[in-house]
Amino acid sequence: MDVSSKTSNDISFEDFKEQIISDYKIAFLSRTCSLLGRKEVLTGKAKFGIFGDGKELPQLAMAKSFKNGDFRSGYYRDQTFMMATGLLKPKDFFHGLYATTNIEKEPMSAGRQMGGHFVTYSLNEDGSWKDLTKQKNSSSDISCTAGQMPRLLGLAQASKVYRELRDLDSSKFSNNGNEVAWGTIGNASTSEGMFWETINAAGVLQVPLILSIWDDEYGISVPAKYHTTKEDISKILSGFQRDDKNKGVEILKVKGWDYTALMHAYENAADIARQEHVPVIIHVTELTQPQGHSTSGSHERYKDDKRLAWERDNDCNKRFKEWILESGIATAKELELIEKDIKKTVREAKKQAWTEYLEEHLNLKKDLVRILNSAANKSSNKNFLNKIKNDLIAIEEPLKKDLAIAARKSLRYLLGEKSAERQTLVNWLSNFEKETQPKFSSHLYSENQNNVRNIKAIAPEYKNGTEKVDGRVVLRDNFDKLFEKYPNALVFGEDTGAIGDVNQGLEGLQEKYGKIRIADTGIRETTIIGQGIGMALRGLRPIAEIQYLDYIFYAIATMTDDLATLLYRTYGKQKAPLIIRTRGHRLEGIWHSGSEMGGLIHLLRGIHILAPRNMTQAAGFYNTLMKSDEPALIIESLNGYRLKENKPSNLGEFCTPIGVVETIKKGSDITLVSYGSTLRIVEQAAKDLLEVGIDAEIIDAQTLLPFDIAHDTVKSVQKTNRLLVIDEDVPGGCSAYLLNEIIEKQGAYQYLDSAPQTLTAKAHRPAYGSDGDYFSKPNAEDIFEKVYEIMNEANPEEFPSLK
Ligand SMILES: Cc1ncc(C[n+]2csc(CCOP(=O)(O)OP(=O)(O)O)c2C)c(N)n1
Ligand SMILES: [Mg+2]
Repeated sequence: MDVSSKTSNDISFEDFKEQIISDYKIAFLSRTCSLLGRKEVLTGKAKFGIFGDGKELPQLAMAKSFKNGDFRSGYYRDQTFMMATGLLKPKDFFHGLYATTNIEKEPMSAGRQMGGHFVTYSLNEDGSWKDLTKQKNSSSDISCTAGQMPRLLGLAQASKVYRELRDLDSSKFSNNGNEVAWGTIGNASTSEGMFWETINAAGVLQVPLILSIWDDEYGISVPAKYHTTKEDISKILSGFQRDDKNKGVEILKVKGWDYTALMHAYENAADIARQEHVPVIIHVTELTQPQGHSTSGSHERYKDDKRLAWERDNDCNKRFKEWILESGIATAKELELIEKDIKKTVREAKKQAWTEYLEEHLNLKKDLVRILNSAANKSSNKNFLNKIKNDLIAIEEPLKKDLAIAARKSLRYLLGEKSAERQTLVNWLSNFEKETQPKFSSHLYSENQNNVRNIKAIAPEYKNGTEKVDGRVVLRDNFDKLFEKYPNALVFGEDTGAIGDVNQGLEGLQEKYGKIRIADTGIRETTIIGQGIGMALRGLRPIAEIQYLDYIFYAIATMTDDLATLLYRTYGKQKAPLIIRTRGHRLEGIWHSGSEMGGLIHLLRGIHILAPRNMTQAAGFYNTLMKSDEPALIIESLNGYRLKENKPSNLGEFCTPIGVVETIKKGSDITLVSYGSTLRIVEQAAKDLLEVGIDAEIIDAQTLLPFDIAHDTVKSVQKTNRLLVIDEDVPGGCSAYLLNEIIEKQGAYQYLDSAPQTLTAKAHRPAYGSDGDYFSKPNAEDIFEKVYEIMNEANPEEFPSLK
């Protein structure tokens, strides 16, 4: 549907005029920030700038229809929207550019994110939820094009869940599901798979999202003809358009410089999404980029004169102003005064931000110069130290790193000296590092009471005697208890709903808890994770199921870029306690290996990674995680669902501690560390080893991130003096990580009498079938021989060579 100019009938002309002038002020303010912001980069004060110029007008319209409780999931062009909703002030904008590390001054990320990446606070200082229905919300931006899309789906779905689950206490999160999730994306980024996957899923799920496509016909230097079939995204999306017979998506098209048409389009879209829970796409065309893509280059390099001239003529702010003058809403003189005033305001905000940014550094510098001066006067290396001091004095606008370098290098010239002045410098540096490092490294994990480390272990009980059941029954009955206990818990994935997952760990639960809470999804791993992130951001407790571990890679970008960085990039101001459930280990076949743990633990710092050896341990992890507020990935053992386990009587209650290893067999000759299904093979090998007089101790690592917080593994090595880490990952994968943890972090090297070793799968993915498994992954014979070899090398007389 094309939206044409139409003045809103709902307000008087005077109000309308006032609203227009106020909008013009914001558009001009935002533009002035962009222009001055670029200069700050070109003069070297800021490192990089990416701004919202050329996209101001539609963002004003979006801001008008955006209500308390709504969420934005957008990208780096949205500064005007943020300013229009009162969520970004010019001074904040400049602090963002300078990367001020004080969260009070740079509220978006305390300098962690580039400017143009926005956020609002969902959490109080103690990590508890704010009332999100009373504020306008923006989920935290990421730089990856279209990376905001999967999360957008979940943010919108939360409204649907809250509207349908009427008994749920939604007081801080929703008012009858009336909230809209507002997405924004650039035209070129619509080429990404995440875009299409999200649009399709939104059409299927019928969730209240409104996606604005800011179309300036370019993606950096590349014009539309290389991005979009027919060079028209709404045209090719038209198959999603809802009609009388079919549900789908509402698609609107509107020109980005046409103020009244924009207002009309956004009001219309908001009504449809809010009331009917129908997704809406607004294709905003004829936008421009007056300063080019970013501060990294100028657009004169790739736009011809004709395009540049068209952009100048059709700049949305310019046309907005022309329209205001033509309509007699204000005179040129009046607008001139407004502009002058705003320019002054922005210049002052910029100056103030820079002064505030520098102040902290200059104070530190003053102290350090004084300390270096005293140290130099007492040192035999006076000349060298004075040089460092004078070089520092010469830096008029020092960074924190300039201070660190000066202090750290000075200590080298004070080696062996015992002066009080040297000690003062040591103390200053240690204090400086203690204060400074957290500014860059805090909040990778939760720093409040709900951190997984604070959740107390509760052992499984067996009060009803021992009832042996299939492992999947332990899991299923435990999930049953969890869904009963936590009304805001829900699980979804491929084959998760009607059949209760491919291994029936959720059997019968859809009938009991309904299709909203126990749900089937399409085959679309990325947006399954996106659903989880978005819903977790709005107070629900989603469990997103990825059918098999090997298919998690389709979602890995969203997991590593969005979920894993969320707490860190928001300085702890937003959280998404999403549990990702999958199954793996000891599968057979190239795409059913279930073993890629090294890749995951390296890409997913910020998410806990748990590899339980059986379903009781797995159930205990779910119980622990539901009490915490951190995201985690649980990999259940695929070949464990049909193995018999004792069924605990305190299902839903017992908690497997996270970050704690378990010794599953005591021994004195060698420590074997492993996890997941491989442990069963290690146990078999250990039995065989006993027959030749080798008594191995077996440790189940079980939580890979975090691993062994109490350093229990080294205590075992202290006793056995030998260490072998066994897993079914590639060589140098998770086993190398564990070795690093045990040898370097826990200091086990000092207790070793034999070289520490790893035994892993082959470098290739495992071949299919039982033989494929045997010859691709470590088997009981491999383990036996590896251990025997270590013992043979240590004591050839007692353990003569096997081969
Ligand atoms: C996944 C990914 N690929 C590439 C980039 C580099 N990049 C940043 S912005 C951009 C162009 C985006 O163009 P468009 O979506 O039209 O938005 P615009 O900047 O024009 O508003 C590219 C290629 C990125 N950030 N993320
Ligand atoms: Mg573009």
